[in-house]
Amino acid sequence: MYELFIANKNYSSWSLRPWVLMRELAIPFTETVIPLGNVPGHPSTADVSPSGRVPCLRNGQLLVWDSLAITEYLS
Ligand SMILES: N[C@@H](CCC(=O)N[C@@H](CS)C(=O)NCC(=O)O)C(=O)O
Repeated sequence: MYELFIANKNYSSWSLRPWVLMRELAIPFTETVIPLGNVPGHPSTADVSPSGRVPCLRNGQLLVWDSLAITEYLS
């Protein structure tokens, strides 16, 4: 199962790109929203993504960060 790490959809159009793609193509995934900025008690983008930015897609041990790379990986 894919796990997609994203930021708030109201503020992160980068996050929306793979999210919309996966929804429209009915690709099963779980979504984890990471708050932007370091919010105590919550994981940061650096905790879930090697680039420190989201979106980031996890498939088992594999991490794909960057919205375009994610779409290419899924294709
Ligand atoms: N080129 C990247 C841009 C990703 C990006 O800038 N994400 C922002 C949220 S919109 C982010 O994670 N910012 C966290 C930070 O800069 O600490 C992509 O296409 O995925």
